[in-house]
Order: sequence, then C-alpha cells, then structure tokens
Amino acid sequence: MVDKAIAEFRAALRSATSVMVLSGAGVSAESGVPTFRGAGGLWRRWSATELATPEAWARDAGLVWEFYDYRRRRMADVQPNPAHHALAAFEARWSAAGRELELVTQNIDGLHEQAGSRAVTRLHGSIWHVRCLRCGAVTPNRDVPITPAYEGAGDPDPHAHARRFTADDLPRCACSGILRPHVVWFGESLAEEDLGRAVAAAERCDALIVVGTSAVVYPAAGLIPLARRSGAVVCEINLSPTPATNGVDYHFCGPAGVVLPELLEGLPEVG
Ligand code: BV8
Ligand code: ZN
Repeated sequence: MVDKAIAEFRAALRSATSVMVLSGAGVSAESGVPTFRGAGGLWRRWSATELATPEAWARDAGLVWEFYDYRRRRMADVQPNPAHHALAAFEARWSAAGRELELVTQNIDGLHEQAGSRAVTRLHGSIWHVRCLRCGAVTPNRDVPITPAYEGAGDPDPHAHARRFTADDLPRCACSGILRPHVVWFGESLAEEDLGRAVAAAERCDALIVVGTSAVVYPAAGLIPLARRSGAVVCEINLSPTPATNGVDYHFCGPAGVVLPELLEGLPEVG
C-alpha cells in the first residue's frame, strides 16, 4: 500500500519536467560505506571533519593519506545498493521521456556513477581521483594501498601503533609533484563549475529529492531552501529528522534503499 504522502509526491513528480536529487552519505550506508557523522565517521582519535582539512594536510600529509587510504580500502569492494540502482534506472526512463534529472551528490565514493547514473554533479570531489600539487593534473587512481609504504597501514584502533610517513612515502605524479586526494576539504571552496551547475538545477527544478544527508554541510545544504524558494516541491528521505526537515514538504522516514525504489517505481508512466 503506497502511503498518501508518497502518492502525493509521486503526483508532483509526474507533472515535473525538471527533477533534482541531492544525495549524501546515507545513500551509500546500505552498501556498507560508513556515513560521515555516524559511528563510522571516526578514525583513530579523529573525526573525519578534523582530517578532511588543509590544516591536517599541512601538519601531516602522511597521516591524511593513511586516513584516505583506509577509506579507499574499505570502499574498494563495495557495490551500489538499491537506492543507487533506483536513481540510475529512473534517470534512464526520465531522460527517455525527454525530462531533466540532475543528480547532485556530496559523496566521493563513485557509487552513483558505478550504478549507471550519468548526469552526476560531484560537489565534494572523488576519493578515486588524485590531484597533483605541482602541475594540477587530476587523474583516476584506484591503487590500494596508495603506495607500497601504506601496505597494512590504516588500523582505525586509537591504540594502534601509528607509523610516521614521510614525503618519500606519498604518491607522486609523473611530473614528480605530490598527489593529494581530489576531494574538497573543509575550508576549501567547491569547484565553481560544479556548484554553479547545482545552483542552476536547484533554481530550475520542479521537484527536489533530498536523500541520506544530515544537511549540516554548506554550501550543499543551502541548495535545499534555494530549491524550495524557487518553487520546487521538496521531499527528504532519511532515517531521522535533520535541520532541513522543517523546511521540506515531505519527510519520508526510512532507508534510502527501500523508500527510493518505492518513490520512483514506474515513473514516468509512459503514454
Ligand atoms: C566552503 C569531502 C567556502 C572530504 C566533504 C569555518 C571555516 C571554513 C568553512 C566553514 C566554517 N564553518 C562552516 C564552514 C562551512 C563548511 C561547513 O559546512 N562545515 C560544517 C561541518 C558546519 N563547509 C566548507 O568548508 C565547504 N567549503 O564553505 O568553502 C569557504 C572557504 C573558506 C572559508 C570559509 C568558507 C566545503 C565542504 C565540503 C567538505 N568535504 N567531503 C571527505 O569526504 O573526506 S563534506 C562531507 O560531509 C562528505 O562529503 C559528506 O557527504 C558531507 C555531508 O555529510 P552527509 O553526506 O550528510 O553525511 P552524514 O554522515 O553527515 O549524514 C548521513 C545522513 O544519512 C544522516 O542524516 C543519516 O540519518 C542518514 N542515513 C544514514 N543511513 C541512511 C540514511 N538515510 C537514508 N537511508 C539510510 N540507510
Ligand atoms: Zn604533476
């Protein structure tokens, strides 16, 4: 039985020509990727937000790479879950019907693309890409460990023997520059092109689906009130309320892997 609110939002989707999705770490939780602020967001004695910063990198790049190498190792074999697949299948049907879908993600795990989503705007970069500090080249990189020096490293136990890594242990570009994770750290600006595309989508969409985000990180979280102010009908799919909940039209409480397939099933109806 489709509940009344789901039926109402599905009706809004039916009449929408432009739909936007804003996804966060909760979409990947059912794939086994730890969320950012849940229990999985801790590593040794740090929260992810303390290590995902230029200051942490300047203080100890070797430790920051050990943190990212650990997350890459944990993400290396995870697969997209029904939430990712529902969005990719919906995009295929939706664009075949000549309608617009922009998937804006805060996630860096690449699972939306792996599930087949094509119009994906990655606001915070990609853990599977690296960027050279010297020449700026951005290249895909799925080496686990990132360099041989990190073999067996990354133990999240705060009492683990912490190795010191030196500049010689860090990954290098062909130009010999040091490679960093190609992600947006706290205190770093988002790429103008990505943020611009996300803002345009929020201003244009008739319906916005916010799924699996705690809505505390800006400017991403600011896209939600922006879409609402621009006239979109907004729903939020989450396991619990968030700071965005009071400002949306519908809050669907449940796992993304269950609610998204139900919300998008069969849309758009052909004919
Ligand atoms: C910026 C990449 C301009 C790295 C990430 C002081 C100085 C500087 C800036 C600031 C400052 N104070 C505030 C700011 C702004 C700051 C910010 O917003 N801070 C917050 C913490 C207050 N933002 C920035 O710094 C941004 N840049 O503003 O530039 C500027 C420049 C200089 C000076 C000033 C301003 C850059 C932000 C990008 C940071 N990088 N990631 C990496 O990943 O290592 S953000 C990080 O958080 C991840 O990308 C993550 O996606 C994102 C948001 O988290 P969520 O995705 O929402 O995940 P979370 O775990 O929080 O929540 C999961 C949700 O899912 C929960 O609600 C849960 O209930 C739900 N859930 C769980 N399971 C399920 C589920 N839902 C459904 N189904 C399930 N199964
Ligand atoms: Zn280089």
